[in-house]
Amino acid sequence: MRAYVYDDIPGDQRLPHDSGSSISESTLKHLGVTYKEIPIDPQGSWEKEIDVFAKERGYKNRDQITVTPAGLGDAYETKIKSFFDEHLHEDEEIRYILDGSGYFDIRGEGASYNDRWIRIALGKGDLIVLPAGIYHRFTVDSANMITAMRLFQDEPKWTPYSRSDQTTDGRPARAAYLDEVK
Ligand code: KMT
Ligand code: NI
Repeated sequence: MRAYVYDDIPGDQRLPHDSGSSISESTLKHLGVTYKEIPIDPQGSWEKEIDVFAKERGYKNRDQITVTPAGLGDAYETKIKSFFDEHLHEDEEIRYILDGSGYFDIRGEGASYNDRWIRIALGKGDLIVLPAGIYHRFTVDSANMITAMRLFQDEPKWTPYSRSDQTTDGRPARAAYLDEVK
């Protein structure tokens, strides 16, 4: 995992867009983002660690998502664009990267990072929890390949509410999130 301020230079979303300004794990924590490394070992003890983590947080269910051009065919580019549309959810978004790599961009809050994009580069063995109500987006990187485990409690409320709809600021999850990070 490496987090940094996104350079906001127009161009291919899959490129690093690294402004050179690093963001610490404690800053991510302040923004309500939990990060944990659970290395994928051949013995499979990572699976037990995931079980413990899931149990601690009450996640009863999990599934897997693979994003590759081969897997998605003609839908790939559309899918990638839709993941990259800035949105929020009414539930946490928990992802554990099983293979490949990608970027989660989150919006900063507060004096220094007010509404600036922070890019979180994730690879195999990285686990991230984005809180409900945080504005974010996702993209694969130039390698075009990621497989992630998605963890959730019951029925996940992952409907993406696009910020472009201009009603997302009024959603309860948004107010609750801002209350958490203020
Ligand atoms: C999401 O919700 O944006 C995704 O699941 C993207 C693929 S998982 C790394
Ligand atoms: Ni999302």
